[in-house]
Amino acid sequence: MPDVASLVDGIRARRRAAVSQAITLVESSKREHRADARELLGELASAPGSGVQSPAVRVGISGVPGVGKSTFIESLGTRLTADGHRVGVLAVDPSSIRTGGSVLGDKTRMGRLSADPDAYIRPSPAAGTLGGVARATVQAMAVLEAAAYDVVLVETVGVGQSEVTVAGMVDTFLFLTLARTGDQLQGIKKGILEIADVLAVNKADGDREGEARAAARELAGALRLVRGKGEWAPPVVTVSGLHDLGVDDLWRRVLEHREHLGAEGLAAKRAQQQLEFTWSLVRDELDQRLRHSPGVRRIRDEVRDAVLSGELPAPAAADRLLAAYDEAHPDR
Ligand SMILES: Nc1nc2c(ncn2[C@@H]2O[C@H](COP(=O)(O)OP(=O)(O)OP(=O)(O)O)[C@@H](O)[C@H]2O)c(=O)[nH]1
Ligand SMILES: [Mg+2]
Repeated sequence: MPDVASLVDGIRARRRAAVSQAITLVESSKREHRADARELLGELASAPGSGVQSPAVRVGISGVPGVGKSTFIESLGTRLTADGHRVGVLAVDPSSIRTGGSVLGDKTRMGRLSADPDAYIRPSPAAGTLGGVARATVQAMAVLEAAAYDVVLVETVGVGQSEVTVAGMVDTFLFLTLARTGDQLQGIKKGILEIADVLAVNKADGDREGEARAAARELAGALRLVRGKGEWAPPVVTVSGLHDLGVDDLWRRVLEHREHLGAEGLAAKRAQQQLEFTWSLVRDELDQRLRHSPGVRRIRDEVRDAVLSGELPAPAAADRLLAAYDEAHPDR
């Protein structure tokens, strides 16, 4: 691994190898990499137009597995690079968090884009907690922006907490869904309707087009019930990532959401995200410390057995674990 100064130079010179090495560095959970990562990020953050001031358009893209996120990103990304943008694609994949395994063949769904010199695609960090993956992703975003990627797309599968996490790191959160009507609409979690800035019914092609339009109308109706008056009214459009239909229009909606925020609103939103991110970093670190605490490790199995057998109620078990943690860290 080159030293931090040459990494910074390489990133600013937009060299892919430097970008990849820097992202590997910030993803690393090894203690000895942490200091270098911090130095690198500090250096990048000291440049004007970084962080909260970054001109980059940050978009989160979520939806159930198979909804067509990667195919859509391929279509949108190639349009954007053709228009002179530099596009970075990151992924937050909770299945890789669970299994510690590698990601789906994302690059195969993005064949053209991964061969595009103005695009950079990075799969999800392979393992770790959601908090750890979120930290890696936010930091990878800073590296990409320093390498002049002016659009950053973050793909995440719409399960569990990952959408909320991704919504907390982007300017605009895009939710892709499939044609559903009536009762099926219930399947879309209410929480999603609260955090989505733009919604699209995907795979609106062939004989599914009419169905998709009807679903979009119904979804727009459901949204009106959830979102308050005077707030941004999230548009619902139809799109086909595979056949490249409505992709331009959808991107316009994303930019409209950005305009709605305005420069000040955007800076305020990003600053607020930084604050929330700060606390999530602290919680994640505390969680790690708890897991690694010698006191906790010593009694963990015993407490586990006692809870499983019904001998020890959960609150008492929690007290014992916390006491074991505190005892091992009398100075804290
Ligand atoms: N008809 C149609 N099929 C599509 C469209 N977009 C994607 N597909 C198909 O749907 C399948 C899943 O597409 P992906 O782009 O991999 O979906 P994804 O949401 O990224 O999936 P995960 O990453 O596994 O969550 C593939 O077989 C695609 O060819 C579309 O706009 N229309
Ligand atoms: Mg995908």
